[in-house]
Amino acid sequence: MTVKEELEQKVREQGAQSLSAAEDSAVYHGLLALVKEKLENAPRIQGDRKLYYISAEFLIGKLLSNNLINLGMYEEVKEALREAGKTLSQIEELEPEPSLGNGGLGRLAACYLDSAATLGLPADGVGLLYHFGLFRQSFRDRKQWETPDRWITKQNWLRRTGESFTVPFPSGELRAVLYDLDVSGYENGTNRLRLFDLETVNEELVKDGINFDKRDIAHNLTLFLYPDDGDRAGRLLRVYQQYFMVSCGAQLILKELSGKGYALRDLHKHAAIQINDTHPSMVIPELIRLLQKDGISMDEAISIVSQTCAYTNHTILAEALEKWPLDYLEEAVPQLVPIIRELDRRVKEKYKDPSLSIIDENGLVHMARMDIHYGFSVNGVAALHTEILKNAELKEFAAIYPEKFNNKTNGVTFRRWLMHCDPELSGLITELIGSGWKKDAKELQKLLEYREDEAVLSRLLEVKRRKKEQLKTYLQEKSGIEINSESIFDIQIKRLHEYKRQQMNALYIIWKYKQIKAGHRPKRPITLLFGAKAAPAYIIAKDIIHLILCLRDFIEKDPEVSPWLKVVMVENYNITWAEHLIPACDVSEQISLASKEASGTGNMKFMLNGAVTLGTMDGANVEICELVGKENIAIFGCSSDEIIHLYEEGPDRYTPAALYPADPELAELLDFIISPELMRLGDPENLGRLYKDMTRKDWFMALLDVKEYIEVKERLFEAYEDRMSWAKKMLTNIAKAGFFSSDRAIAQYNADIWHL
Ligand code: 26Q
Repeated sequence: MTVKEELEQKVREQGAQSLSAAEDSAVYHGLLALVKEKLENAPRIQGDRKLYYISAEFLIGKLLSNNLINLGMYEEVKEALREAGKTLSQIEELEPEPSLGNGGLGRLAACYLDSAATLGLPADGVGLLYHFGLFRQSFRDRKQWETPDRWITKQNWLRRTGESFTVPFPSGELRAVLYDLDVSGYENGTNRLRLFDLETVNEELVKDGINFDKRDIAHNLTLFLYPDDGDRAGRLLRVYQQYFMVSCGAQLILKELSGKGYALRDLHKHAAIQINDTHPSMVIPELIRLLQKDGISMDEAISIVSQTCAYTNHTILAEALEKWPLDYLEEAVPQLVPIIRELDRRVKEKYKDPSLSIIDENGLVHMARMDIHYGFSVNGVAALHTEILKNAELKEFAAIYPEKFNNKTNGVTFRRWLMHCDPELSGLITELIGSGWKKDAKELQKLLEYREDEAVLSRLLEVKRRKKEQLKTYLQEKSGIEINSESIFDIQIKRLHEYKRQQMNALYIIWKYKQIKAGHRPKRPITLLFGAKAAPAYIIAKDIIHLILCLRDFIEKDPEVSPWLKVVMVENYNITWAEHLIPACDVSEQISLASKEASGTGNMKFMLNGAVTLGTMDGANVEICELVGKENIAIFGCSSDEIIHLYEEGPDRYTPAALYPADPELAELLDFIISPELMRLGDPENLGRLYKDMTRKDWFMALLDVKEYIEVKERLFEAYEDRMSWAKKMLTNIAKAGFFSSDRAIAQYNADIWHL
């Protein structure tokens, strides 16, 4: 049977007369059934040694198109749908997006599963099946509102395995059930994402908004991704969740090992466990516990586990480095406490330096420290980030374990972030250099041959123009927002965090507004697009959203300015939004305070789609800059060294008061936040608080870099007008993006860490 015939049949099984007569939902469910069947029948990737990527987040996004591409059915399905008068994107609209992650770390895990399967490496993901992923965001009164996002519909990608596990808690044992999601590799076999759910979970616990009884762990454990940890009950729940995940994971790993006929003491020979940040770190003491239960001595158990586990660090922000008070662990996971104490005792016996101990003098358990002592590899996620770990944050550890530290610069899957989201550009690339780049991303370099080819450069501009038109239509349909596709699209999409400095971009908006008011119109209109969720308890982040939404409406109402400047903030920013925004982008905003963004992965996706980066020398921007050269990227701001020194010199070394109000230009921008005009639209409480924060604390130093930011941004917008030279920048960025393929990243993880 052809794919088309198979699809016809599946759609009829959904109760439709034929493919062309079917409702979209019957087509979607038919496709889902067809693809699931193909995945189940595809060869499972096998091997004597297997990787388990344990992560609290897997931000997988919609799966239909990605699976169609990987299974080699994309074109045929598109064609079959076209003949039936439908489009794949119209069908995809019906697929709910699983929001099992917050941002970068979760999306990275998803890209890595795709690449491991593509490279044919046996590697399963291990995590939790949250019934409500990250909250759904809406805007009311120019403020963020959060509602639960129930993403699991009746027909879905999950497969109930029938396998179950029990996890001991002080209040009694809880049962876990295991669901699998097949992960397809590009033109290769499948691995699995293994998600544990609490058998007794009860969705009815969710009452008003995203609130629920945090103490009822027998019914709430897998309800939410990152429940609010503003109080003790919320923090304890995080510990319970983490333990539930790692205990199930550890049991599964040992079960598979025995299933293959291997002895438990050979764990390290047949398994590698990658710990994705510290959220799964309790897998170390849990595995030691389980091995001991099986009669293995403490010494040997520690040695086995230390040769199995590897740790990835994704942040140097102190507040995100997990430290659990011992009394929380006593309450939630008492069976692990003697093991953690023993691990700590051994460290203290060997090293007198208190900064190396797992349990500090305040009784806090430093999860990252446990990972470093009792894992065999520690990696950062970009060259600069790894250097900062080795030379600053973790320098005491790098001194005693130099061999453990290594860098693995992040990567993204080109299947989703180019082939799927920009088939037009993919097609052009293939026409120019053949399709080898799909399996070997380095081949994109061949595009450099066309650097001086005006016909090719014009076609590149034409593709971008089409993607901007498409985004315009999508925005219109989704949100009724009108944008000018002839304007420059400047996009900042990422979690809302002060260190990512959306507030600095907002200051640019104020500056530009004032310029236009003073009669200095830009050569071409500018559209600034934002997408960002703020953590529900992160007050200042929410105030920044409020400021952006107030500026949006304020400008919209001004007929002198609105034809030239437009601010858009998409509601409920997620992977699907990113897939529409990124291909249409001209200028990619990557403006974090240097040293604070571990890597960034959006920066890579934008570059791959021909956007030019406007950024600081932070995270992977540094490597992007090295690859494309200074003339193909716009860099500004203080260096990470300068910032690290400023912080070292103490909290008084940098104060916005030194810059403000002495500098009248700066003062004018900041004062606008609390101007009567803006206050009429906004909430004085929010705007006032933000103004105070930015003028008195400015912890992430937006004021330090803002003037240079404005200058460099203006110059970049000028450069846009030389269309051929801009197209050359685009081409160079695409050609050099090959390094940022997650296939490369995974190949390096395997060569240096996993040895599968
Ligand atoms: C920790 C403690 C308590 C509550 C929550 C957390 C928590 C939750 C999520 C800490 C960190 C995260 C997520 C971090 C994250 O996404 N980091 C990003 O990882 C990307 C992939 O490596 C990098 O590209 C980004 O630079 C980094 O910010």
